[in-house]
This record gives sequence, structure tokens and C-alpha cells, in this order.
Amino acid sequence: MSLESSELVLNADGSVYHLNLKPEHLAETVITVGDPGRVDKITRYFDEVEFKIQKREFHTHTGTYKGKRITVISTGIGPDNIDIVLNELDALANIDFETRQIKDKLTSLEIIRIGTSGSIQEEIPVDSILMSENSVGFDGVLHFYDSKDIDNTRYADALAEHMNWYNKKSYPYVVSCDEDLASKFHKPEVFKGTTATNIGFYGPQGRALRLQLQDEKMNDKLGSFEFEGKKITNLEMETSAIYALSKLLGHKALSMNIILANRPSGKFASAPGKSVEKLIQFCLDRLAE
Ligand code: R1P
Repeated sequence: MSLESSELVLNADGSVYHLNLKPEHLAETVITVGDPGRVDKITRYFDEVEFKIQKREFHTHTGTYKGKRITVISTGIGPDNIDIVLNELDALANIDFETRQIKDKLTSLEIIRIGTSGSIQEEIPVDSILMSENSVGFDGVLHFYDSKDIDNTRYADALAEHMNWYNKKSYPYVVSCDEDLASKFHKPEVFKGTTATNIGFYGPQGRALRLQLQDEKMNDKLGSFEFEGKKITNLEMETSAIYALSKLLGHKALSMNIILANRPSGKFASAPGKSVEKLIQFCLDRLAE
């Protein structure tokens, strides 16, 4: 079956609609970052950058780092963008743009997020590196797809009960990282955690500047929840959607985060740029091993 031009949208030059990339521009290892400015901070360490393009918040560089071909792409903020990025990356790898048909032989990409995040556990301080073993999604992206049982519904149900979950909000889902990738990135100094992904930075992460929250105890309840001995450790805005779509599409994904805020103590990184740099160097070292 060939995909209609309203479904697989291609630009006049044959590139995919939002990312503006052609299949030959994509490496099998992909680093995603939220901030477009972070792409350059990563690829300045590359041996060479063979291709650069930008459209909207999606800035892409492809090149080699210590001989390994890697694509670095910014997703912008939020899980809505992840739906676009993951579907279009997969299309670049697994759909023939000439025939508009799904390829017989599928490629599994390695997808590593290098992100920033806030800790909700006091003992995970600012400047820690945290690997998301699991992610709890409050964003609802997974619920638009046939989830094929990748979602840990026992965990989601227990969390919804613990939180007294307000039924006008999207129901949580829980998806794990790729264990092979995780084993490559784990070092003694890295915290392993469960990352809660939400659709906003303020109310959806329990921040109230001038508005009243629906549940003022949300972060306390998230922080006190335990499932099979594991706590929810941090909040950000992309990981659950990356894990969910990667699992459904057959890609390997891992989210690595630098903790910039410690919410229980109210602290924020004194030099966030340096903190992000530490995570970039840590992840590039692991990719080069
Ligand atoms: C919010 O400030 C943004 O920072 C975090 C959140 O997930 C959200 O995207 O990640 P990035 O620094 O990767 O964008």
C-alpha cells in the first residue's frame, strides 16, 4: 500500500515535511535535544559535520564523532513535537519516499535524548546525571496509537490511585528505556530513575506563579509514590513520548538528563550551561566507547 501525499507529506525537494531531511541525511544513531542551540554544542566535538539544516525548531546536523556517524536534532519543547520528530525520523529510515511504501527490511535507530530536567527527590541534587530507566507519560501521546501492550498499566493504575487522578487529565502511561542502550550509558555516578513527562513547564509540573493549581500536592504525591521499590525521580517534557513511539516503531531509545532544578529544596543550577556541557561530554564518551 502506498501512502497518500496527505499522510506522508513531502516537500518539493523530496524532504520530509517538518524536519526537511532526506533519507540520506539520517544516521542510524540519533541524538535528540530540546534546545536548537544545543545541537551546535554537541557537533562542535565532531570530526566533521557533513550536513546542516533547520526548519522551525528542528535543527539538524549529521556528521561523525570519533568515526561514528550520528545525527543530532533538536525537537523543541514538548511531547507534541516528539510525535512529529519520531514519526518523521522513522519515515526517513523505513519508508521508501519514491514508492511511498513501507520498506521490507526495517531499520532500528538508536535514539538518545540529551536533556535537562528537574528532580523531585531531595537526594538527587542539581548537576546530577540521571538515566531514565522508565518514563511515566502524562502527555497522552501513546493513547492515540494502538499501544500493543508496551504500557505498564499496573504501574499506571497504581499511580492514578495514589494521586487521586483528576479524570479530566490524560491518563498516565508507563514505558521503559532500551536496556542495551542503558547498559552502555550506565556508570556509577549516574542516577537511574523514573522520569515523569508532562505537557507544560508550569502548572503541569506543579509550578504556580500567579495561577492556582488543580492539585497543589501533585509533586509531593509524585515524589512519595513507589512501584516495586522504585520512586519517580524527575520531571521534564519529552521522554515518555520518545520511549512510547520508539517502542512501537521498533527503535531503541534512552533519555539522559542533567538535573538543573531540585524542586524540594528550591535550588537551580548556578551555571546551567556548564551542567549541560558535562552531560554532553558524558554521552559522547559513552557513544565513542
Ligand atoms: C523546559 O525548560 C524544557 O527543558 C527540558 C524540558 O523537557 C523542556 O523541553 O528539556 P530540554 O532542555 O531538552 O528542552
